[in-house]
Amino acid sequence: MMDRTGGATGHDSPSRHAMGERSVPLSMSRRGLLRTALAGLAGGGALASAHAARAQSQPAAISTTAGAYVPRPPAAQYRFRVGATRLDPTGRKPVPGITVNGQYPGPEIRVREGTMLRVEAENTLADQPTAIHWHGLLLPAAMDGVPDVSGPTIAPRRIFVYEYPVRQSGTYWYHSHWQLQEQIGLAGPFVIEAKDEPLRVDHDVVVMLGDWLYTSPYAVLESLRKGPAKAAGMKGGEMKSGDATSGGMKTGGAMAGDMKADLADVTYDAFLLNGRSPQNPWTLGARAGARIRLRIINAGASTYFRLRLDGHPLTITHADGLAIEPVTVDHLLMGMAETYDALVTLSGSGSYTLHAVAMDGSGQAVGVLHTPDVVPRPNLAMPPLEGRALDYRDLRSAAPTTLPGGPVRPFTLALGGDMARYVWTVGGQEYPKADPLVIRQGDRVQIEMQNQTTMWHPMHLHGHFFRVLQGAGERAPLKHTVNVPPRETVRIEFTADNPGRWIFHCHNLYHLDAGMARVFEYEA
Ligand SMILES: [Cu+2]
Repeated sequence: MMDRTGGATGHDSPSRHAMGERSVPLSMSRRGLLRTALAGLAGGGALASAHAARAQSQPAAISTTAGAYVPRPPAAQYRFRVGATRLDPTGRKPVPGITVNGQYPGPEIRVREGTMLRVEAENTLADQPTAIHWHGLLLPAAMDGVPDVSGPTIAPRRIFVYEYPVRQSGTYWYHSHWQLQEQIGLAGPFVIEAKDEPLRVDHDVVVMLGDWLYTSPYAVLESLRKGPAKAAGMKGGEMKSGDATSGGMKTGGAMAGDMKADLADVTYDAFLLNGRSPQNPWTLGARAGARIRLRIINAGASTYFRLRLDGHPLTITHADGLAIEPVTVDHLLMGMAETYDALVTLSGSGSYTLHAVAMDGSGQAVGVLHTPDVVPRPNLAMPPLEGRALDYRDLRSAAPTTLPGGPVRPFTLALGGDMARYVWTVGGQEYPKADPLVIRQGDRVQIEMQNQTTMWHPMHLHGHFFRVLQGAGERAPLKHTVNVPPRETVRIEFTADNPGRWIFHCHNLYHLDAGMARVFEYEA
């Protein structure tokens, strides 16, 4: 049932084989060896917290003499080496990257719901920390991977062991939460197969979208900070998107007062699908009539994509990992960090291009689905984006999502920006110079976001799913990332049921770096 050949991010990753662990608990001797090995490499603090986490989340190893037998969940283990490498996904210009195990995208994590997941993350970088965030995962805050907020910062040449039970299913991803590492390669897919999967498909594949620069994103951010008047090589007011020949910034229009929507900050050199450029695209061979589940992840750092498959509608079955009432559309818009699962049935012999068009029209990423009798041939023409588009009002959860009663804790948060200084704010404050948003366990937290800017902001909450209140009543969809369109207001609510400190931020990487975040903090 599972496709083992089509995915560029195929699940037979060397990292897993190297450890030789898939669904069996670690043996005692192996654990001992690992401890010894790790102790030699790791900083005491990181290791101590890893052990503490394991002590909390896993029962003790089986005793041969006395005591009750405590069954453990199946375990899966991955070894991530975060390191510097050169990447050249387009074959045109190698640039410095930071990846997991030298790969971009990073190795696919694919586990079953109910698994105890363990990821040994070794930071081999000499000059900078790292931190890995498991996007959309419901886990303890100590494993969440956000420096200064939740999980640890992994110092250079240190190891941290992430370990937590996987208690959900669906399509997710992981990425660095340290500075701009996500933009230069530190991201990968994270698939959790459901315990009871109702969908029967012939192929189950990840489609991970990305945006790519030939220049350093730190230089781009610096240009953005210098402001429109000072930055060189940026997109000026009279130029069209894509006029700039190399990566750089775009200007104008993001401030209150200018009513025109501004679709992107950054001019990209390429858009990628499963790490590949349109000239050398990812392909999947499948027979006519095959049912394919596309697990689509927008891992772009600051690009909204419109998706469309030539000649086929897309039946959307899951949003942000969770089942919705299936809805069939011709195309859909995806914000950064959103995921959608789409079912496709190949209509007949042929080569069909999956287009992911950057919202500002400056380019596209493509992949090709084809039958075995046909050579895969990417259609590089920009696709028509006609017919039915997915709308948030189409999203209805497969099951009721009504929250338990609880004291209502309301927040009204303006999403703002100051382009002159390139500062972005939530509730008028610029993170990290921002007050925590205090909540209490059991609260029904209601947030109204008022976008006062002319840009789109995909707002992401860690550690929780929230209901998007847009008219679906008890079937309001649960999401971890919600698009707030320019000048619009979006309401969400969630039950405070996962104590800790959790970041809530715009998933435009440049907006995040420029202050667009706040921390929800549980009162002790
Ligand atoms: Cu934003």
